[in-house]
Amino acid sequence: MATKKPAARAKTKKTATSASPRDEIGNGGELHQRAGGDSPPMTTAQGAPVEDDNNSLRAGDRGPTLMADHAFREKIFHFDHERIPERVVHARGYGAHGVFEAYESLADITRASIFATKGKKTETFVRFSTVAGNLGSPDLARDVRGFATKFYTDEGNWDLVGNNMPVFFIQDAVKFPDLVHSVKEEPDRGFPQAQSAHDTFWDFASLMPESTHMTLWQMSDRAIPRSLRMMEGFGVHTFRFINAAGVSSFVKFHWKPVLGMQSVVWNEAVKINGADPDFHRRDLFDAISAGDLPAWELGVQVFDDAFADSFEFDVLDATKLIPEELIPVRPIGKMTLNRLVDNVFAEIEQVAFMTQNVPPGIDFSNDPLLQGRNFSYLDTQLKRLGSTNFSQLPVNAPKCPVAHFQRDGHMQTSPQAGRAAYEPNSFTGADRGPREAGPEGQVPFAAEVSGETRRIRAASFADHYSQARQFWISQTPVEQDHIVASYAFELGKCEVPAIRERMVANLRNVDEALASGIADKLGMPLPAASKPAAPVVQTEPSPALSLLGNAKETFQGRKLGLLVGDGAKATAVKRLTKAVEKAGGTVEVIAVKVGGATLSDGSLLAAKQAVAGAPSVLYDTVAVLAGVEGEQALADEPPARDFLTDAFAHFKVIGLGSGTDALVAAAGLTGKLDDACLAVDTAKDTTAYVARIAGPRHWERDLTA
Ligand code: HDE
Repeated sequence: MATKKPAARAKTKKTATSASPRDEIGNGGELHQRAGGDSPPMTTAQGAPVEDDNNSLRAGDRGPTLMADHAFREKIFHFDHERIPERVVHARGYGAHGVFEAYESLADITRASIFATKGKKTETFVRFSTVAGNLGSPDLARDVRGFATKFYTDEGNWDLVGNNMPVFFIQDAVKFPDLVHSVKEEPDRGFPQAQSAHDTFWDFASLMPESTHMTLWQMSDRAIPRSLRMMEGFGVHTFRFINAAGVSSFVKFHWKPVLGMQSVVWNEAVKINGADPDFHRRDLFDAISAGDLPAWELGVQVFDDAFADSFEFDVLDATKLIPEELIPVRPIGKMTLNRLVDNVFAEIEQVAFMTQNVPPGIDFSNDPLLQGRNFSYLDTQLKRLGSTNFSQLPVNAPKCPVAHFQRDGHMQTSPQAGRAAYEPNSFTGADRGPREAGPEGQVPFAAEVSGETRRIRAASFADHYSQARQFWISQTPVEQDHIVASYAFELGKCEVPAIRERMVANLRNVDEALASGIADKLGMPLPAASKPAAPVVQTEPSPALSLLGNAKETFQGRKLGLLVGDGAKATAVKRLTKAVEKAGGTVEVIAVKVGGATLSDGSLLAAKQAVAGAPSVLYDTVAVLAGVEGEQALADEPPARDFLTDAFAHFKVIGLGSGTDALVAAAGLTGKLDDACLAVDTAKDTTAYVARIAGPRHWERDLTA
């Protein structure tokens, strides 16, 4: 590299403030102006106005940078420390603020103030997450979704830290690190991330038959939700409600999405992860931004000791659920997410959920998983947020008065006035501080405890297969097919044959057709069934467990991908758009070029996306409209052909207007179009199409494929 002569530097003019080199070079152009108008003066974190944020302090204009540039030093120092440890599980997440409204008073069963009166409103914050993937992993990984809600009640925060599946992999918290280590990247190679399709996970699962029930859920389409707005949530464990008289009932919590449940199919999920790894967070962001506010009903299954004693499974075992047909879910309120965060880090990354956060009126059962969680979540917050004062961060701070004698610690921001920081004390007034609440406080349920102290798994936890079987027999044929295909996909990624065999041997205890279907897809002989720890009991199907069987007929909150070619009939485009929007859906216009398409009336329809960046996996349904001018151009565009073939392969309802024959032919679909490929040219067509897209995908295409 040529070095400039010192003489050249010496020639540089002494700079006057008005004509500083900053204004000539390295100044970012027109938008880079000094403070004034809309721009307040930039300051350091200490509040000192910054003279120049583009050039660090140098000795001479080409000389070394000076340590005396404290503004520069502070800026880089802060940047170097921007990251905090990501969550060890549930690292990838997204959230929003909301409000919960109680449907009625539950005073007969709980003294929790949040349920005290009909119509009572409580602010909430929700964080949805995947479990296994790292912070930057894709949203459509096959995984359990976290569904964690913080209710800022007037008697302290209640954190309902649940999942979108009602059971869990393990029964005892002591196995949690093993479970998580098995599903995370394998430690000797650092991959695969955000997936369970590898040896270590299935090695663990196959050696832990108690995980079988949960793996059925995980292999079902519940693990690839279409939207965070379209999944159920569950508190999983049995909790307690305690009323003012101290009487306890057992309770299980359920969230039911107002938009109904919906999932994508696996091949679609794989492609969404490439096309838009932020698919779920973008969907939530877009919906709330558009005022299409996501909502869930909170429901409870309430039962007493007599039911718990007579139920054939242990209500303390988190690998079991209570069928809704036995104990119906009673809706008790509704949560609406109504506000996006201002800053993802400050709120979503720093929110600290803790299962032990319950207000008076809600208490724990002895579920050993829940008991273990109640230890874990406090530790994790200190590790991640670095201070015992994490509860003072705005997103974590209760919205009710807080008064205690905890003092100091890193980042203390509470102006804790008063002379006495201890109790008892004899001061009065502001110097005295708070006193315990007595019976008004969080009085633990007076449970009787007896028995020997032992490391033991109760015999009532031994049946690992009966409820897995119940889940299986409650699925529709399409769902069963998907479950078989996912097990085969995941086990097919395992390199150790013994792991596949052990897993299929376990699954024979669930259902022979399930096990033989998987073995067949894997091309392996059916192994002998493993020996269950307890006999498998025959249970009735529970229709509530099927996702497709409970799908809601609606296009509300869903999206049409409208691929438009030049010459498309303007009236048809407008009519379709209006009808879909009237049905509560949104329409995204796609064209060969993002500049848009020229319609039959000569108007230019702007596109949101070019087809190369908008594969049909991003939409619930697709429609194509073109005129003679644009027909061949669409057919000649490979991404437009994939757009159609994929939509067809993913069983989607497809709208095909005039000017699309060439594309249909190029996509290899001539002669294959079926009942779910509908015209969208006339008003009558549009009505029929919009009615059809409220219904399910064309699963018959799946069964005949
Ligand atoms: Fe968690 N879990 N977990 N978990 N969990 C965490 O806490 C843990 C379990 C769940 O969006 C961690 O703040 C143990 C079941 C959600 O911030 C950690 C055990 C269920 C979230 C932790 C479990 C969950 C977490 C990691 C076995 C469903 C994300 C970061 C006993 C009912 C919350 C953090 C968020 C997060 C521990 C089992 C749900 C390490 C020890 C069962 C939704 O504390």
